[in-house]
Amino acid sequence: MASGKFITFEGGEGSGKSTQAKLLADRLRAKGIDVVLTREPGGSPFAEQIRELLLSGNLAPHPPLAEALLFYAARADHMATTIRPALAAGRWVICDRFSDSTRVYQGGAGGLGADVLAELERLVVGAGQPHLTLILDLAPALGLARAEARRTGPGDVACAEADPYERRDLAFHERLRAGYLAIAGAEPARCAVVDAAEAADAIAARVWSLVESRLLAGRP
Ligand code: T5A
Repeated sequence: MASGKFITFEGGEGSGKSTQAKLLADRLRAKGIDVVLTREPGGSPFAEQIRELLLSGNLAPHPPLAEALLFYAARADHMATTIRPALAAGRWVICDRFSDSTRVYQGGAGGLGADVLAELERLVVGAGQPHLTLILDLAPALGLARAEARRTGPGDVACAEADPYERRDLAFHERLRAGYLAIAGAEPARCAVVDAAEAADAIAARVWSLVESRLLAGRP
């Protein structure tokens, strides 16, 4: 049966995930590969509704488990509606954030136990782990400055407010970075760390060389 490849981008706020996910999708399409570019939270109609709720900034106080369950409710629908059907049809899926985000945001930095998150991941993701996870590593202050510049800059991408995670203090963002590096260290076959302080085209070249060596080797 045909089976596509599943690639995720991870990293802190403003580390360039959306930029790199799009550049990679364009490059794979130019090679004739059928690509689905998607994101989390979101990526299916139901999951996009949950995204609006989670990022609205209007949530009443709630425990970390409740928040993680919302991310996992969105992910369960995204997997069932978008990701699994695309992979089964032989398409490649590039996803801007996935379950490592829950591990670091709600887990390592948010305080929820790794055992709880591992159980949710087992139930929802199971054997559907990404073939390659690209972790864009950047000093949090630089990533936050990039996100802020985009928000307050000119053009249609400017938007009014930082999301609730972006507004957390620098120590929270340092924990996120450490969490991602720990995942990369523990799962080197799936993950690769990419220095995100470089210019976008240099990062894209590094990403491409990782995709070529890990996923495209041997293909015509
Ligand atoms: N979340 C998500 C959880 O808490 N748990 C979960 O399980 C999941 C899935 C999602 C939020 O939800 C949280 C994490 C997040 O806080 P979001 O709006 O999707 O919110 O936010 P982010 O994923 O953080 O996306 P951002 O758009 O903020 O950052 P990106 O995608 O990393 O960065 P990007 O590509 O948009 O670039 C940001 C700016 O920098 C510029 C871009 O042009 C843009 O202006 N830029 C560069 N500038 C200089 N050099 C480079 N190399 C650059 N690359 C990009």
